[in-house]
Amino acid sequence: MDYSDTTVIVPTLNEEKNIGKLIDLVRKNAPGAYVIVSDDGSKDKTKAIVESKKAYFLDRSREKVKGLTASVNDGVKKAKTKFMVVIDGDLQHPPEKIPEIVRKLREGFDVVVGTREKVASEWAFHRKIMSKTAIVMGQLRLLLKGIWVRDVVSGFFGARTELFKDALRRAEGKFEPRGYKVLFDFLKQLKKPKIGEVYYVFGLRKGGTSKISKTHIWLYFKSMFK
Ligand SMILES: Nc1nc2c(ncn2[C@@H]2O[C@H](COP(=O)(O)OP(=O)(O)OP(=O)(O)O)[C@@H](O)[C@H]2O)c(=O)[nH]1
Ligand SMILES: [Mg+2]
Repeated sequence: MDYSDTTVIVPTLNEEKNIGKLIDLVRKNAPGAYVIVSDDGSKDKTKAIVESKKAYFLDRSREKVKGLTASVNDGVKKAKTKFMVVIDGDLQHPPEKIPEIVRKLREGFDVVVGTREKVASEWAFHRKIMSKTAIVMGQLRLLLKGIWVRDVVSGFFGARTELFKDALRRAEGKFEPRGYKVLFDFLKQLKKPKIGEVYYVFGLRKGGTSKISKTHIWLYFKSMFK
């Protein structure tokens, strides 16, 4: 199967421990797909590794507004294929599931959400509670628009590229550029999208450190009201 109809967008910040392996796995599972690594100025070897793998390195180090959502949005703007998939660079999302996401997009779904089946985690209790609360709030917010998604804050999803570009043209200002929940910001802009799901087990980060902070949680909370 050829995946030249798909661009895989990977936001990164200091992912030297994982990004090389991730690119290899994307290529193995979705041969022919374009890979855009959208990087916010990593200080480690992320850039060198991405370039050695001949993937596209989108260098955002000089951008004033940094952030995961801003990086994904810029990656989408560069994409030229019919479909796109967003995946974390730390191997917490399984690239093995990309073919299933793309298959559903080809079948006619507008958005396909990678839904965490269970958190395979040593997450602290407070993080579990926060995560659950965030998800329920987001679900309710989208229900107001008639959209039902289980994992509204998933960082692993696919979409028709044109649909995402259109949302950016109409409403990029409503996205929270420094936030982590780009899927949620995107879904809020859609009218009656056809949404599919694929299930996966959320892994533990394989190396490097998490960049999520209280600020990101606050930004997500704020985005409920945008
Ligand atoms: N471009 C860009 N990428 C980011 C930024 N923050 C995080 N990332 C990347 O986005 C992905 C998700 O970030 P993580 O820090 O793993 O967030 P998380 O998965 O919610 O948290 P953990 O479960 O602790 O790993 C990873 O590929 C990061 O390298 C950022 O500010 N800019
Ligand atoms: Mg992570």
